[in-house]
Amino acid sequence: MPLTIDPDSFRNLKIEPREDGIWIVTLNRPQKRNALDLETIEELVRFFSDAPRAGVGAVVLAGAGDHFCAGLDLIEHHDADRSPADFMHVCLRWHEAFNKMEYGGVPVIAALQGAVVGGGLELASSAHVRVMDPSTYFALPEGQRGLFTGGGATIRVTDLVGKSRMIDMMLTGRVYQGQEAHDLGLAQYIVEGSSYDKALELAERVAQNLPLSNFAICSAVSHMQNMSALDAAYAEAVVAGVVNTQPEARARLAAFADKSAARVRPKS
Ligand code: 1HE
Repeated sequence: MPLTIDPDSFRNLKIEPREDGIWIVTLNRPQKRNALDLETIEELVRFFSDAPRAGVGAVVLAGAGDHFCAGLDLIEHHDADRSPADFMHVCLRWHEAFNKMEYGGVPVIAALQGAVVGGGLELASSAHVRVMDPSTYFALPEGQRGLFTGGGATIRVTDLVGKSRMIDMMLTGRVYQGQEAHDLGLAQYIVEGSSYDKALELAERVAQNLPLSNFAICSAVSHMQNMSALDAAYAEAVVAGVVNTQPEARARLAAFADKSAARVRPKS
């Protein structure tokens, strides 16, 4: 039974479904530079828990205003004066949200502008594809603030840039931007124009794949990184057994066989 997502039930996220199955999800607290408070995290948990069973074909994840996301809501954190156990539970909710994104099976394409810092980078690194523009910059200011990453940066940012760069970013507050950030792998795409327009263009292309293929790509690859090579190869065979025999793929295979399908060519 498919789930229904009610866009009007969200306050800190702006949720906009489109006819073609692409959903635009926008962090919508620009006056706070889209800092992640508890409510925003709970809304992310809710949206990304339901999305795989609500017919969401792809998500463009954006931030309202000049900055994608300023990370943990430092004012909320300061005012709450949390105990260690309280903050552990906060972090576990972040992990719930970001794991639902990364492992949920719905492609998430992040449109990044301005600051992508601290928890904002943890959020962005949970997306499957990241697009940056000339204004985008990445940093982990936790060290300067007397904090430590709690939303998965030790895993996902380290995956993107490697352990020694990750440690340097945290120790020195180093900022990566422009071509250097792209070349490091912090974003797969860098554009001169709007990262949002490019993210939408990519989402439109992704949404043309069969949903089961996208589900496998956006869940199985991540799961397999957590397995031994032997188990990952076995799991890959099982997933391919299901995906590669789906009835919906037959027409695409027939089109290749009768030469009506597009061929893979280098860019001219
Ligand atoms: C915030 C936050 C926030 C802005 N929490 N309220 N993250 C950081 O260390 C980044 C902190 N933020 C900044 O460095 C800057 O705000 C920005 C570079 C992102 C943007 O600068 P700017 O000049 O456009 O804005 P601003 O004047 O600094 O801030 C505008 C408002 O947003 C202001 O509120 P106002 O009520 O005084 O108008 C700021 O207080 C508010 N604001 N950022 C709360 N982060 C699970 S562990 C994760 C650990 C981390 O994420 S540590 C990294 C935290």
